[in-house]
Amino acid sequence: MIVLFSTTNKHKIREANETGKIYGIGFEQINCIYPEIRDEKFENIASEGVKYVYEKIKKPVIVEDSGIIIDALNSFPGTFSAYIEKKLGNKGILNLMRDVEERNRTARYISAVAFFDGKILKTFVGTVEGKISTGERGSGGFGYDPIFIPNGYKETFGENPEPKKEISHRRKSVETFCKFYVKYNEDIK
Ligand code: ITT
Repeated sequence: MIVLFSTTNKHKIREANETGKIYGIGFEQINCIYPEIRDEKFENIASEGVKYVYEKIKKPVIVEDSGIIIDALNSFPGTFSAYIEKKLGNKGILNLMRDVEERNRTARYISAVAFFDGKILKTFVGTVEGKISTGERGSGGFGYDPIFIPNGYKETFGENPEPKKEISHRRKSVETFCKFYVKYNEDIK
């Protein structure tokens, strides 16, 4: 089964496919740029985005909105994660957090996948808890991975991206989508 996934981020496609293959689903990248609304909720941004893309292509499709929430920064950068990554980067985030003690460095990644087929609109959210390291470590993964240490691990996702396949926010959101889609596909047969 092929599912269209509108994104400019090839890492999202690669990671979605790592989960999709368990369910016999392949995600195919399409690049239909959609305007991102301003909202604090990833689900709302993804839902509005997927409706826009559907209107353009008239085929069932998913989009994903994701980002990182850092407690010591009052949830910043949240839904502005892509923009802040470009403007400040990991060094800028570490600089903002230079006086924050270990126990207050908690953070989480959130991923919201939205599906729309012209009638059914659904969102699937996944989260992974962790903390922000004191330096950039590793070059695996992408984005904030070199400064994110998932709970239960010592290494950042940048040093060891392997656990992302099992525990990441995207693994969880895509997996719940896949479970839904397998059933959806049987129901429409
Ligand atoms: P599309 O909107 O085209 O899908 P994007 O990269 O702009 O691609 P988002 O608007 O959803 O996607 O922003 C997500 C940002 O959050 C991403 O660019 C990273 O900065 C960060 N992010 C999300 N998931 C991540 C992950 O698994 N590892 C590292 N950084 C992540």
